Amino acid sequence: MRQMRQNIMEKLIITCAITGAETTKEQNPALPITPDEQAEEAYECWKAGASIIHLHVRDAAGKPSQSVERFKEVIEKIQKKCPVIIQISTGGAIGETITARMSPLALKPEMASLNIGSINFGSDVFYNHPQDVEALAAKMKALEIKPEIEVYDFGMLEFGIKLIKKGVLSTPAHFQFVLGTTHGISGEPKNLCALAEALTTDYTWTAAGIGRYQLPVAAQTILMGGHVRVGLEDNIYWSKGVLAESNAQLVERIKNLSNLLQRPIATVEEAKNILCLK
Ligand code: KMH
Ligand code: ZN
Repeated sequence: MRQMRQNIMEKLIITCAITGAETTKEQNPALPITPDEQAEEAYECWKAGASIIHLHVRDAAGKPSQSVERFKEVIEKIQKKCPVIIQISTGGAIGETITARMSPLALKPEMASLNIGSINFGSDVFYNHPQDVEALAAKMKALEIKPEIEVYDFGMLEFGIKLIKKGVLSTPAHFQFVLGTTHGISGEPKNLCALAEALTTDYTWTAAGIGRYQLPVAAQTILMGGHVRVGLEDNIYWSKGVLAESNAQLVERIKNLSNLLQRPIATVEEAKNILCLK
């Protein structure tokens, strides 16, 4: 609890997951998939208050890709427009090989996601073999890339803490609780409280609510002193049955909510300090 109370004073870092691997333009036409669309969307999100962009890329046909060249192109386009922190996905799309998932780390982004355990995902299985998790973590450590440890259930959090104790992951560690996937922990308030209570080391944390959980999980997280992720990767709706107009619209709502609750939004520089980047 001590750390949670301290963190209430910390400014709010907003991450936007602008594209994802599974969301399609058919589901929401506002989804950015070309490099130009992604760069423009990242810029709009940054203007709206986001300091981190969680990035997946697509190939020319709009399919999810872990192409290093494509990541490079999109990152360069984003960086020409704004100084937002880039967090690349090493989760990729379901079924992607671990080699492909690891390959964009060569670009040495400031951050990357690290999925810490396997989970049923819709009607598929998202494989994260413990050996692969450790290999990804070791690569990030060697390249000085800050992992965001993606936690979809309690056992995963415990495994993350074990890897910190083992020295595979460094402190201060940055965890993300993903609540509301079909087979993971749901987005009920008691679950987020229990996850945050279970953190034991030097850490920061973010929460992402999937689908209808996006807004309530964000609201609870603002009050609990965590940081918030929103975006079309996790949720295509603004409200029940109404599609979000853009990622920036979702970011702006979190900024307004946090300001209303008198918790200021972190700039990119402030986010770097909070996360001990560089
Ligand atoms: N596309 C999901 C299977 C991540 O970016 O690290 C995994 C995912 C998590 O999106
Ligand atoms: Zn992702």
